[in-house]
Amino acid sequence: MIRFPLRLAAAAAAAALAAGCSVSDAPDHTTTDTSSGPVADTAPTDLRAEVISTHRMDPDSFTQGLTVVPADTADGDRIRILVSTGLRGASRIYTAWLDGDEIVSADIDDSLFGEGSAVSGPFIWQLTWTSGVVIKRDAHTLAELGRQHIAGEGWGLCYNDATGMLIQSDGSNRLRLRDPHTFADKGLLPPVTDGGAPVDNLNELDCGGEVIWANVWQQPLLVGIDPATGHVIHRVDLSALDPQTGHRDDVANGIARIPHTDRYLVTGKRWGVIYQVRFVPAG
Ligand SMILES: [Ca+2]
Repeated sequence: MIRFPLRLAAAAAAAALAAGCSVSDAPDHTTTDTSSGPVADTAPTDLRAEVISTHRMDPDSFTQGLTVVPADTADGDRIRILVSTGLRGASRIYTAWLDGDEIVSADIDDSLFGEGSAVSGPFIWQLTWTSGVVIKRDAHTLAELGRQHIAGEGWGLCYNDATGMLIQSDGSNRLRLRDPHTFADKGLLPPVTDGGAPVDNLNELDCGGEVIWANVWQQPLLVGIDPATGHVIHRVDLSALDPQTGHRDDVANGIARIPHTDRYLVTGKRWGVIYQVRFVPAG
């Protein structure tokens, strides 16, 4: 577990509160303190993904980021998606219509392993895994506009309209706020816990609504996180959607809310398919 200094957490609290978002103002609480004990979270609700429609997708997409691009007036009723993919020598980022037809694609350097991406206004930010490189792109052409460098790993990324902030995962149970123009570090959200236990391996993200959704790496599981407390409040079992490609790395990864609806897109690495779903009570 990476620890962050108090002054950073305090700065994060101030920045996020100014933006209408609550973050922790104290150091990491996830280490068990037997004198007081971690506060147990309320049990999350178990949900399942009810499939509304199924759509083809490039079967080679080792999906690391999935986003519904904010609608352009020319889009009509069509849904435009942004996908960023991984693996060294094969990573790319592309836009496509939900029916599978691609619009624009850009490869990244063979030395980089692509990760999550998000649209913030006229820009796209694309993470890479362990290189510390974050690529800024034009949201329409995907042309590279510049790079920023970050400490730690890049996993998932999403953009939150309500606060105007990006949120980034790094494989731990911590989510970090990022400036949408500069990618500057704006501090941490509260540690993500389920029943008081840390939930590590937070990967692809969606933060378009009031709940932050996160894939948990190597599990067929989406968790819904309360950004104010870090508590997992929903769990969605995706195992019934897994197309079983035969590759152990082809795990569930990819969550994108369709704006102004109760529907989401979900996929996985090299699944070759995107599901449009609605989350409903399990059982
Ligand atoms: Ca996403």
